[in-house]
Amino acid sequence: KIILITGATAGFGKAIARKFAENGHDLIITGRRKVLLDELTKELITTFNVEVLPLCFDVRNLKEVEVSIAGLPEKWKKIDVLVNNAGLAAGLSPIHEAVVDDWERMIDTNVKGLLYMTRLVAPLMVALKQGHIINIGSIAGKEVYPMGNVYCASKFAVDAITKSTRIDLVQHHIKVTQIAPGAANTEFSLVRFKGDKVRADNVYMGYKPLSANDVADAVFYVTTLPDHV
Ligand code: NDP
Ligand code: 8X3
Repeated sequence: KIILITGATAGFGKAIARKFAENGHDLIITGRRKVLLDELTKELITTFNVEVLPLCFDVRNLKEVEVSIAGLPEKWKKIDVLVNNAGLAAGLSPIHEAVVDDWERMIDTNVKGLLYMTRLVAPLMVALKQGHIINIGSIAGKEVYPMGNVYCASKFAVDAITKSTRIDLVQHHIKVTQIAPGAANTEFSLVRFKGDKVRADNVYMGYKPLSANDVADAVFYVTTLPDHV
């Protein structure tokens, strides 16, 4: 199979890429940090002997997404699984004190970026009458928490988009799944707190958070189920 994973330079996306490669699948991996993409590409090819196509673009930029997907070599256009994973939290502030630019980044990445990817990849799947779209939501898209306001809203949007995508695409024999993890120790909190490592590490104190591998296992599992499940 060909698996396209957004945000594969770190955290869940990287672990998901390794999991699928370990199981013999070819990968299109994306992210903005080219050096990390190239490193992972080398690692996956050397370790797992699969084919890997790295695509460096920002999911917030519709033009870049369009050019990247339209420019795929023909054989890479037969995407079996799209994992919409790229996303972030920026800041943790009460609604009246938040940084508006943080809101823009979260909505543009978590909501609009996921929509752009889906809009460009889903027609390829529809044409082939097969495919599986997996959106990485969050427990924060099921319930809100203090100062989570816009991050939670962006993940509630992922929840709604997933449900409506499923309704729209089931007739085309395309599966749509949401994985909604709880707190996991990745670069997530370091990004949210803009590099403040002490604050980031604090998030994971006093309990055992999920690991990126736990989430990758769940993502892989749902792709192994028969059609009727
Ligand atoms: P990380 O920060 O570790 O990884 C995020 C990935 O997303 C990176 O590869 C980053 O790549 C990519 N990314 C971010 N912004 C963009 C962009 N504009 N364009 C392209 N790629 C982008 O976080 P996680 O792995 O933890 O998060 C992955 C997803 O899981 C997110 O959607 C997050 O909301 C969700 N999630 C996280 C949880 C957690 O507790 N960690 C729990 C539940 C859900 P690069 O910087 O190279 O572009
Ligand atoms: C990330 C999980 O609960 O830290 O989506 O917001 S949480």
